[in-house]
Amino acid sequence: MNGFEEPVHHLGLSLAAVCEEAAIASAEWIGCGNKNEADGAATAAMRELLNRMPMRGTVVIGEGELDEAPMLYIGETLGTGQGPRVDIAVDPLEGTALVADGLDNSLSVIAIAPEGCLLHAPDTYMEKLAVGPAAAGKLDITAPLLDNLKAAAKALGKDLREMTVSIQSRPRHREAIETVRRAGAKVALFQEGDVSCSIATALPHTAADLFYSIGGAPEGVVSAVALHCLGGELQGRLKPENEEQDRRCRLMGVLPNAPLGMRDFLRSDDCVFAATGITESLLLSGVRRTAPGLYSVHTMLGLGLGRQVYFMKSEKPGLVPAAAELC
Ligand code: VTB
Repeated sequence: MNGFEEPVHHLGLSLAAVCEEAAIASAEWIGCGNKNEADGAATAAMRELLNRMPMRGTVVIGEGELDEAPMLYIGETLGTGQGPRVDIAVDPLEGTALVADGLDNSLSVIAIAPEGCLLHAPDTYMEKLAVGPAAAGKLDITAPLLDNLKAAAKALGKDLREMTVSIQSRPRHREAIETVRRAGAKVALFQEGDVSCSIATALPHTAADLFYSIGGAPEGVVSAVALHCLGGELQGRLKPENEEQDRRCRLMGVLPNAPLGMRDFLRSDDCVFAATGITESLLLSGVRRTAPGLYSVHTMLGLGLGRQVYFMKSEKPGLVPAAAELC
């Protein structure tokens, strides 16, 4: 904090509750084959709960551009209008296709920091590299992936053959996948959901040592906040796909391809990250219905100040009516 902002960490538990409600709302749509309904349910629950929080929040990076409601769009203001001014980075449903198809790895996720402290960027692709605490400070996203793999292995005291790199399974990553395998290291491919996969590099119980992928920029910002809380690191570069996206990046003050470090993503230690599992993931268990209208949820709450991270299991009734009949 620079001393002029009102603290935001006391909003942590409310923010965890926001993710829990969004997760419960979208869990009704697991396996129903309908991405839009699942996303819409998460977004509506999140918006409703965020608007009850004592804050003056603005979405600085999210799903939609400008006023693209019904998504939580860049520039949307949220909260009661009293309390601290906060920047919000949000993805109500990280992994819409995963929920629609009933697959693992989906989350409801959000991060906040005092106004002006989170990266403002359009919803373009971002190249991302992430590691846990042991290798934080050793990466350079402008260097070849092989160099970063070697640097991470050295920091972790591992042989290259003992290294596992998490990479999204996409044709655009073919070269990266080949580079890692040629070096003798392992690739853990994932279909979607790079928030949980990048954060997993900072959790000792997972196999991931390094994360590399080109995915969504909003996911990059929320992951950077989580990794800050865990002592890890994320570096990125915006990768606009066309002239319009390029123009939007520049308009928002971020040069395409320019390397972004932790202090570009987050300019305050006073930040909060919250995520609730919708389906199972490396990070969190998914939503379970334990009785009619009662849900068991698993949430990660990270507070940047003092780097405190909590994993919480809660039993709660959802805001939405029990809706097994929705599908
Ligand atoms: C990425 C990744 C996300 O979707 O945005 C990906 O960051 C989109 O990639 O975690 P494609 O355009 O290749 O589908 C997610 O996997 C889920 O939102």
